[in-house]
Amino acid sequence: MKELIDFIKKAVIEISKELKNPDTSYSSTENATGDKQLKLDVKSDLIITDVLSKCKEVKALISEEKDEILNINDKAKFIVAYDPLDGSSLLDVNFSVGSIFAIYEQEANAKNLKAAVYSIYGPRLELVFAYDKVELFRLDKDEQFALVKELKMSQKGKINASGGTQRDWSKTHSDFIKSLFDEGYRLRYSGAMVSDIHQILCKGGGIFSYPATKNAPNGKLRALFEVFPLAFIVQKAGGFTSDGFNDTLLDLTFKDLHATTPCFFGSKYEIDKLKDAYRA
Ligand code: AHM
Ligand code: MG
Repeated sequence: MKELIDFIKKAVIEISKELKNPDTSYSSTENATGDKQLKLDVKSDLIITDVLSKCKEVKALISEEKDEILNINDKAKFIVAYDPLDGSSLLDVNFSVGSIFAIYEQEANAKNLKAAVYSIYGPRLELVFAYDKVELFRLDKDEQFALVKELKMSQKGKINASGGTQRDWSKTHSDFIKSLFDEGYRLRYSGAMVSDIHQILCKGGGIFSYPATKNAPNGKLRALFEVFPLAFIVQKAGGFTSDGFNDTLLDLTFKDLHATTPCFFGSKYEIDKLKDAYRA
């Protein structure tokens, strides 16, 4: 595992350097879920494939930007599923984006998730690694990731971040989100899931939602490389997750590599309230 994490660090440092190049013009290809790929998504995907395929611990790679699994070494232990550049539609406005990695042992399903990592390309390059606990690292002047602190969620937060077009939310979701604002929660939503959840983790609490909508009854966010790794990280930090009905997102199973699910990540108070609202 340590070797694999070192390769991931190498890849994110390379992506961070690539992002300094301001070319955000569109490429002509579309990814598996039909999103228009930006050139930087493609470059980030290439960097990760290139770097991680040299790691002896990697059995296969699953990328948000590729339709199929990429087999690397049958004898190795870990399948890495990743979103090379989450929030890439925000590149043109220079908001923080990130890369998300889920590390599965032998099979890519939530039960086999052993660790998760994400990077944040903001004013600083930061990396969050969850195994038995969740730790925040920051790149220092010597290009080394130095430990900043352990991240822990409190029982209740102040941040309310919900994605999707409000017009297309269910009444249940609209009422739930409004009830949090009525309690004094503040809206904090950038449009990059990884940065929005990073804010909640660093501030110690709150809720991030991406609900089912009229157009996308299974939500927008992808289970294997967005939802499961961030659920693992939030839960290891003492937070909670749900799809509205199940007690944790990590109870869900999917056959399709690119399956999506409604998802909620937060402190105990907000997720308990969410489950009460959705199950009523
Ligand atoms: P991406 O992986 O193509 O960037 O899409 C995922 C992003 C998430 O980071 C974010 O939470 C969501 O899409 C935002 O969607 P919306 O604009 O519908 O709220
Ligand atoms: Mg994404």
